[in-house]
Amino acid sequence: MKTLTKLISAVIFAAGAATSIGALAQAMADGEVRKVDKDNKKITLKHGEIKSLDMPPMTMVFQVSDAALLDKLKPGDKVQFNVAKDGSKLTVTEIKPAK
Ligand SMILES: [Cu+2]
Repeated sequence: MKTLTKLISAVIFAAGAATSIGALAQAMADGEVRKVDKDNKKITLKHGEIKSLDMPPMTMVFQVSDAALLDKLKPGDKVQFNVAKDGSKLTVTEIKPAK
């Protein structure tokens, strides 16, 4: 019985991990840097559709979780980014050059 319980929790854990990896990959949105404002930890991005946020393509300002994320970015850069939604606040938690 104990082994079965262990096996079941291992399967549930694996399924959960796979699901969250899938969700993360899907949340990554494409964009292009328009403006970098390191002092205020903000970035203006022209982004494509963000399905996870139900948002159509547009140009908008995002808060970033860490000013260091902006270190290597400049206007015109093509990027991929992740957005976390906290109430009505949108924060870029990850941003990297698009491949
Ligand atoms: Cu938007």
